[in-house]
Amino acid sequence: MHERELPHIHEPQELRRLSYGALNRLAVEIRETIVATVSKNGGHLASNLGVVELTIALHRVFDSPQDKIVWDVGHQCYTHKLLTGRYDVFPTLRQSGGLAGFPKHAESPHDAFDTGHASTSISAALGLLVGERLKGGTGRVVVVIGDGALTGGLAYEALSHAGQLGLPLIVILNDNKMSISPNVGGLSKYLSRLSMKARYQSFRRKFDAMAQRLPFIGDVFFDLVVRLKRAVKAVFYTDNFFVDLGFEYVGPIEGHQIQGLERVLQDVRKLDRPVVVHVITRKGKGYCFAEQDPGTYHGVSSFSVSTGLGSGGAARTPQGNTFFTEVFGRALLDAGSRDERVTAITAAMEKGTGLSPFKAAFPQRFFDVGIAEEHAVTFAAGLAAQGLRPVVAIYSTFIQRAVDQIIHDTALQHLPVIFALDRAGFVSDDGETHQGLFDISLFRPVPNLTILAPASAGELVLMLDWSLADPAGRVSGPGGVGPIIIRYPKALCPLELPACAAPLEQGRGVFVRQQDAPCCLAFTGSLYPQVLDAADRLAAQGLGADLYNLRFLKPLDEDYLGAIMNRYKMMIFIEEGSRAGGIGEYAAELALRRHCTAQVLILGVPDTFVSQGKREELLHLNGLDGEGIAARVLGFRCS
Ligand SMILES: Cc1ncc(C[n+]2csc(CCOP(=O)(O)OP(=O)(O)O)c2C)c(N)n1
Repeated sequence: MHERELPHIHEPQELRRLSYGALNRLAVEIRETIVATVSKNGGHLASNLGVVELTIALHRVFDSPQDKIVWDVGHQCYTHKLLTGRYDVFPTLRQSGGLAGFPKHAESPHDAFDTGHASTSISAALGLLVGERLKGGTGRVVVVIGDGALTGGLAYEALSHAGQLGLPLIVILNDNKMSISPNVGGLSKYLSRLSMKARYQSFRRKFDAMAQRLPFIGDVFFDLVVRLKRAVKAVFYTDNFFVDLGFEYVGPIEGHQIQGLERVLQDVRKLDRPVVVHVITRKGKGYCFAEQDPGTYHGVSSFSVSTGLGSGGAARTPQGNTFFTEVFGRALLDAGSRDERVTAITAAMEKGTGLSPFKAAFPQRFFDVGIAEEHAVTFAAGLAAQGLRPVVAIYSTFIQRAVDQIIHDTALQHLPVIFALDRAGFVSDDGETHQGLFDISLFRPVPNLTILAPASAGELVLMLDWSLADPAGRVSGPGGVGPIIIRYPKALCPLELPACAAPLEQGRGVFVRQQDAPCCLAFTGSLYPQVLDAADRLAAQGLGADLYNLRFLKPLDEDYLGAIMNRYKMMIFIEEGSRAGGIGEYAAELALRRHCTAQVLILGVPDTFVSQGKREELLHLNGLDGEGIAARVLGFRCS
């Protein structure tokens, strides 16, 4: 026995040599390690603290990696990483080149499947299980899915298929009544109702014990007892959705008692049918601040362990700058006050998208639909079809889920749904699954759609107001109406740029600097600070550069842009997004088609997934900071 057990666990099988007393002490060590590391590096705190005992029990009962554990979203995998040989590198969590905050098969064979977006686990696990059986293997496959992730439609498609196949898939439903904020929707109510079953079972045990103690008084009494039990059962517990789909259902069980969890897991391991094990856990368990306010401590940046207070935040915001998200939140609140048709929709990301002020002011016009991006879009389309002005606030990476809903349910019908795409661009720390680099390429080909990219706080407000103005005031698509995407990153933005205060003109950008230089840097708004820096560096090298804020990434006024491209020797298109299919490629094609005289250079993100790092690091690595842009422009001049 060691004073600290965690550093000596290199393989999960080693957990089996520990007594329950030692395991409980290990759980404390794990929580201390997670809190200490996340307090420095940031990360998903509350979700991880909630599954410590569950993860220990899983690794004692199942033989990872032969048995496979699939973590939904994957944001709760820290204990799993600590118990599968990654304790030593845990201090590098979420840092550039370090341990990922989500499961990564490339990192360890114990990470059976990569996750990051919600609700994929049951589908992936079912595929793993079918694959295992087709190959003749006997390995088990276990899913851990939260009640929040279970609000996503993909989970139901998978449950339905799994019920049909009847293979022994083990689904652990980690029910803590929370998504990031308190969980929403009918399903959440249903799970609470299922929890009533525990009370029914305890009642039944007491009732049976009492009935057995009564002296024998014949069949009549027995019938009465049976009928009474049925009636009580009907009150406490009527049906079970999972059983109806073809699953066994076990639970709800207490999720912080290793021995009890283990006993149930040993039993379900032997089943030859699919099973849902409903486990009740407490999000943030063991760290008082996170237990009291699991929403705030869901995902955090660095903080003080003793006070729970963040070390970043408003105090460090340089004067004259603010975050795009806050600007959007305030602008939407103003718009909501002016126009009662304005409605706000989030898919479980109320705080992250800046919608809390709107929700507080207009609760009737605010909708959290759960982790259900596809539904959010089509629901908004329905609102728009009723003449309302829905604004769907969503992260760029999560809108990937709803490409067809944008095409089929909004653009095709010219419906004026506004998409406020936050985290559009490089996203700090979360890695490949959370980068917002594909939205321009995904949506640029969609007819009737407008894509806008603000460079400053004032311009974001301008764009939102323009988008919400009555469609007659702007033209987008044949009916004069259509969806609009406004994309901006998680970054500070300049409050006001005089040039960007000019009214929007369909398809046209604005010059932020114009002095008839030989070179023009045309950029997507979020890169304004980097482009400005690049222009200064170029000037120092004797190359003057004008700065053109594109504003519209779609549609483009081709005559206007074509004329600009004839005025310069070099046109450099710089975008915070995938180069493939981006705005630069479109402009280059336009230049070719129109025989424009400028030489065109495109700077964007190469055709690769971008891994974790701070936004500034990622801009640098991809040649999109001031230094990188200037170097490539100078190289282009010489070529
Ligand atoms: C498709 C998608 N939308 C949104 C998110 C952001 N997100 C990360 S975790 C989370 C809540 C998950 O809740 P739950 O599954 O209950 O897990 P808990 O954190 O409560 O343990 C959300 C909304 C995501 N990862 N994927």
